[in-house]
Amino acid sequence: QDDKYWWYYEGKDGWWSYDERSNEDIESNFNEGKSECKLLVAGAIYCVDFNNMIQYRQADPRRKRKIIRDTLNHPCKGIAGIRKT
Ligand code: V3L
Repeated sequence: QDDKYWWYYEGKDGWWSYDERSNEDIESNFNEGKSECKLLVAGAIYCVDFNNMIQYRQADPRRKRKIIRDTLNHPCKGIAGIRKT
């Protein structure tokens, strides 16, 4: 649906869509009014920070990526690092 919201994180020259499972976790934490959501990405814990609208790896937070919440048709490179074909 066009009215459904999806979450995206920053890549080089564009956005990546979160995978479906992560997206569901993020969206439900966001809707519950939480200030952050913890994700497991390839064995590493990431923090999605709704106040600053960024995500970072908990053990190594040097790389802070911007995040956005938008409709499904927002331009993106692909899903969680898998490029669109
Ligand atoms: N979901 C999947 N992989 C992630 C996520 C996430 N939410 N966050 C970080 N990574 P860092 P370009 C990204 C990956 O932030 O060409 C993309 O998904 C991250 O993957 O330092 O620069 C692509 O796969 C990176 O490989 O903790 O746009 C890749 O970068 C690694 O975790 C290249 O994308 C370290 O990220």
